[in-house]
Amino acid sequence: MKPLLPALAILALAVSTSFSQSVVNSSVIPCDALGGVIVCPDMPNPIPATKVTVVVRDAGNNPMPNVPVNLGFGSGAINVCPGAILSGVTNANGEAFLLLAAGGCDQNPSAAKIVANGIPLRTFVVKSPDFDGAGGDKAVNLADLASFSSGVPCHDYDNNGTVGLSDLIVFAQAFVNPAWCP
Ligand SMILES: [Ca+2]
Ligand SMILES: [Ca+2]
Repeated sequence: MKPLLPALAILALAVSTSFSQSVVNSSVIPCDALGGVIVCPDMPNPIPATKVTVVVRDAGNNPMPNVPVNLGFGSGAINVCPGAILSGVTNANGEAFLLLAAGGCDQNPSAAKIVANGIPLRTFVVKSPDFDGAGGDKAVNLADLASFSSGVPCHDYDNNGTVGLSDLIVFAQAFVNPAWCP
């Protein structure tokens, strides 16, 4: 039995040293495509863009299970709803699921930081249908519509430089059944 302990030690070392995710191979859906995160109050139903999947992969492009993932907002500009899910652990497919239930806008490029296993994976700007020109009050209503109509960058959810049809589709999801949270 004596050789077992060194063998275990070597195994543990191999596991710990291979435990390193790849920023390039990992992905954050849909935020990578949008160039930012979209937050929105989650009542009565979360809008699709606020359901975020973080896929953690290693340098060999293999999914990494059991990796703790969390998303943090950098400033006081974002009002987080009680139903928000900002952390999780990856499943067998390397996926962790977040729910970005919140309001407000923060155009700092590192307004949202996603960390996997303690290592930064992404930073993003934060946009939301819940922005009335001054901030987010956890309700999407006429004040937010007025701000949307003025075309301010906080409503450019896909970060393509204009507030257009693709942004209107997102806003409408939050406005038609008015989004809110306590
Ligand atoms: Ca609002
Ligand atoms: Ca846009």
